Amino acid sequence: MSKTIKTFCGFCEWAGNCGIEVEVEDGEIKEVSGDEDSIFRPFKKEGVLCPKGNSTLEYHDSEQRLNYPLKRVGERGEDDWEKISWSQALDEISEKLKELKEKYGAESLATLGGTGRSNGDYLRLRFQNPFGSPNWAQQGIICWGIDFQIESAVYGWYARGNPVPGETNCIVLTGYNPHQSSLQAWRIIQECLEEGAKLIVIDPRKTKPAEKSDVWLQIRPGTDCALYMGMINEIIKEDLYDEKFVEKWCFGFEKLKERVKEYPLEKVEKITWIPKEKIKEAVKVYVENKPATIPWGVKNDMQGRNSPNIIQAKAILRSITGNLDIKGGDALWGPSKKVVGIHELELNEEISNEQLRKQLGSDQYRLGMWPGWERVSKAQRKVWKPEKFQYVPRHDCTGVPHPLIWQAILSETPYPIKAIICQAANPIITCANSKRVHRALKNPNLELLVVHDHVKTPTAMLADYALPAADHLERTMDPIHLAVDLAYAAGEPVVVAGKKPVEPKYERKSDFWFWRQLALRFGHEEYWPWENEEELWNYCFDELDFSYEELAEREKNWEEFPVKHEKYRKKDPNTEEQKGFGTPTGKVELYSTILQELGYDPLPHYEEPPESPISSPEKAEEYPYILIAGSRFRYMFHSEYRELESLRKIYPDPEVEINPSTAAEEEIKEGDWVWIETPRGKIKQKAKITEKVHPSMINAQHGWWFPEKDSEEPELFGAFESNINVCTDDEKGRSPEIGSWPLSSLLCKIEPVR
Ligand SMILES: Nc1nc2c(c(=O)[nH]1)N[C@H]1C(S)=C(S)[C@@H](COP(=O)(O)OP(=O)(O)OC[C@H]3O[C@@H](n4cnc5c(=O)[nH]c(N)nc54)[C@H](O)[C@@H]3O)O[C@H]1N2
Ligand SMILES: Nc1nc2c(c(=O)[nH]1)N[C@H]1C(S)=C(S)[C@@H](COP(=O)(O)OP(=O)(O)OC[C@H]3O[C@@H](n4cnc5c(=O)[nH]c(N)nc54)[C@H](O)[C@@H]3O)O[C@H]1N2
Ligand SMILES: [Mo]
Repeated sequence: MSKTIKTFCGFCEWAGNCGIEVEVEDGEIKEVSGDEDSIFRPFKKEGVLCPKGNSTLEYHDSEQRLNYPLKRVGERGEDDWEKISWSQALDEISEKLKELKEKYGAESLATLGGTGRSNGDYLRLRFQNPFGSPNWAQQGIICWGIDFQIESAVYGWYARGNPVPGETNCIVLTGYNPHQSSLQAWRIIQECLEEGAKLIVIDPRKTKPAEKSDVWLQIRPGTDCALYMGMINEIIKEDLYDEKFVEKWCFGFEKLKERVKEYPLEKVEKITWIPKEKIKEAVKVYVENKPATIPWGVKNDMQGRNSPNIIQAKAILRSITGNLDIKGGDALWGPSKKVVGIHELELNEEISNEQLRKQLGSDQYRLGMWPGWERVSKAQRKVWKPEKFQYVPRHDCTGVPHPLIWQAILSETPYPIKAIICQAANPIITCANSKRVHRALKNPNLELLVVHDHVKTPTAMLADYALPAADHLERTMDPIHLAVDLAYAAGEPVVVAGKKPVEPKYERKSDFWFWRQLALRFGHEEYWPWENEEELWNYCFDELDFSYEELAEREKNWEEFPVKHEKYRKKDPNTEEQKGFGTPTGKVELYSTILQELGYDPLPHYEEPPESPISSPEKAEEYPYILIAGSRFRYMFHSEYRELESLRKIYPDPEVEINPSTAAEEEIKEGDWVWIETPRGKIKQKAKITEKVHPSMINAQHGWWFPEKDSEEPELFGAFESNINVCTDDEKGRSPEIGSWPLSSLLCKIEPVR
C-alpha cells in the first residue's frame, strides 16, 4: 500500500528546508517531490525540488553511506574495518569512556558537532553535562553562535533580520548571499523587492543580490566594523537616529558618540576601499526606508578578532535607527514561549561549577564560555520566560575553540583530551588548518575517536568506531530546531512537524538514538524517558493545544504564532514597570556592561585583519591577493554530496574565482588548475575567470574532497588536494572575547599548475 508523508528536506538543514512529500510503498521510498502547499514551499516553481532535493534517493542509497557500525582493525586511516553490532560498539565505547574518566577526569572527553544537523547538537549536551565534561565544540564559533553571544550582551537576545514582504522597506545583505546559500530566504527577499523594498548589499563580490541592489558596497574583506562605525557616526552627526528610542531605551549613547567620531568617512574609505559617497548613499537609503532589516550573514562571523566588533556595531546600527523589534524590522523573538526549548533540553544545571571551570580556554575567551554565559543568562532571565529560563541555550553559543582541542590532544596542555565523539561534522575538511586537525585526530594520544555520520568522510576514515547515522527520510525533522531556524525564511514564529517517512535502512540510527543509548550505559535513565523522537517532541509540545503527533498528521503540518513587537514596552501588572531588555541595565547596551565586566572594550573598535596588505606588508609582497575562503554555491552543502553523480555533473571540480586582469597577470586561463598558496599550505582548484571578484581578491570554494579517490592514507579521499582549509589558520588573529579565527580575509598567491 502506498502513502504520502509530508516532511522537510534535510539537504540544507536549518538553512531553508523546503517542504517535501515522500511517497512510501511497503516501507520503501518510491518518490520524493516538493510540497507545494508547505509553509516552506520549494523554491522552484510548482513543487519542483532543486537538484540537491532531487538527488534524495541517490543519497539514500549511495555506496558512500555508512550502513553498519564499523570498528577499526588496521591503523587509523587504513580503511580496514570489522563490522560489529551496535550493542558491542556502544558497550566498548562506554567502557573506554569510563576508564578515561577515571584516569584523566570527565573533561578528557570532547565532543564535536558541525553546522547543526538534526538534534544531536543539543542532545549531546544532555549526555555530556551529566557526564561532566564542559568541552564541546561546534561551528557556532564562526557561524551564528557568536552573534547570539554578542547580541545577547547588547539587547538580551539575538535579533533576527527578518524581511517580510509588504512590511520591510529596506534590506541590508552583508556577508550574506542567500541567492546561493538560502533559497527560501532569497524567495522571500525577492517578494519584498517586488513590493518595493530597497536593497543594500555589502559584499566584496558582485553577487546576484549585488546586481539587483540599489546600493552595492564592494568592501575589502574583514573591514565591516569600520564601515558600520562610519555609518553610525554619519547617522549621529546628521541627527538621523531615532532620538526617542535612544533616549528612553539605550544605554551609553554619549560614549558611543565619542567613539564613532574616530571613524570619519575619509578614514573609513581608506580602510574599506568603499568611496565615501557610496557610504553616504547607503546611509540615506537605510534611514529613509524604515523599517529596515539586516539579515544574518556568516562572513561577518569569520573575521577573527574583528567579528565581535562587527557584530556589536551592526547591533548598534539597527538599534539607534529604531529598527529593533518593530514590525518589518529586526525581530527580537526570544526563546520560544510555549514549546520546551533547547536550553531546557540541554540539562545545563547538571554539570558542576568545578567541572565548568575546567572548560578549555574559558579563562581566556570569557564571553564565549561559561563566564559569559553566566552573565548573559542572568540578565536574560529578567525578561524571557523567567520561571523556566535558567540558562542561556549553550548550543546556541560558541563553545570551546577547536584549536584548543587539537592542542590538548597534541601537547596535552593544559590537560589531555583523550576521547572525541564527532557527530554530524567533518572537521578535517571544514575546520581551519586541516593538516593540524588531521595530525590531532590521528595522534596516538587520542585514545578514542568515535564518528557518527551518514557517509564515509575523510574524518570517519580515522575513527576507531565509524557509526552509521539515519538520514532525514529515516527520522523526524526536529520541530524545535526548525521552529527557530526555518522561521527565518518564513517570516513568522512557527512550529513545524516533519514526520519520519521510513524506518532506517540497515543499521543506521538517529542522533537521538545514539545519545540515549550511550546515556543509558551511564545510568542516566531518568534523563531519557522517551523511547523515540516522537515522544520527545510530544514532551516539548506539552503546553500547546496539540501534540507533536497531531501536528504531523495535519494537512498543513505547521502552526504559526502571532508575532508581537516592541515587547520591551510591556508593563509588569504587579510593578507597573516596563519589561525592558534582558541586559544588566534593562536597556539596549550600546556600551556593553557585560563586556566591560569581563575585561573587554565595551564599545566596538576596528582592527586590521591579522593578515592583510596593511597589517603584514612584507607577507603581502609574497602573497599579494586577499583570499575569500568558502562562499556558498547552490547545490553542495559544505563537504557534503561530493559522492552524488547528479550533483557532480553540475560541479565536477572545485572552482576558484579570479578577476580577468589578475588571471592575465598570472597567465591563468579559464578552466586551468591553479595553485592557491598561503603560509600554511597549498591546494589546487580550477580557474573561473569573472569580473565578479575584485582584481586584488580571489574567491575559493570550501568543502572539497573526492569520494572517488583512494580511501586510504595518505590520499584519504583527496582530503588535502583542493580543501581550502589546508590554507586557513586558526592560530593568529583570534578574537579575545570568543577565540574565533579569520577565514575570509587572508593573504594568498596563485599560479597555474604546470
Ligand atoms: N574555509 C571555510 N571553512 C568553513 C566555512 C567557510 O565559509 N570557509 N564555513 C564554515 C561553516 S559556517 C560551517 S557551519 C561548517 C560546517 O562544518 P560541518 O558541519 O563539519 O560540515 P558538513 O560538510 O556539512 O558536515 C556535516 C557532516 O554531517 C553528516 N550529517 C548530515 N546530517 C546528519 C545527521 O542527521 N546525523 C549525523 N550523525 N550526521 C549527519 C554529513 O554526512 C557530513 O559528513 O564549515 C565551516 N568551514
Ligand atoms: N548551498 C549551500 N547553502 C548553504 C551552505 C552550503 O554549504 N551550501 N551552508 C549553510 C551554512 S552552515 C551557512 S553558515 C550559510 C552561510 O551563507 P552566507 O551567509 O550566504 O555565507 P557565504 O556564502 O559564505 O558568504 C556570503 C557572502 O559574503 C561575502 N563576503 C566575503 N567576505 C566578506 C566580508 O569581509 N564582508 C562582507 N560584508 N562580505 C563578505 C562573500 O563574497 C559572499 O558572497 O549558508 C548555509 N547554506
Ligand atoms: Mo555555518
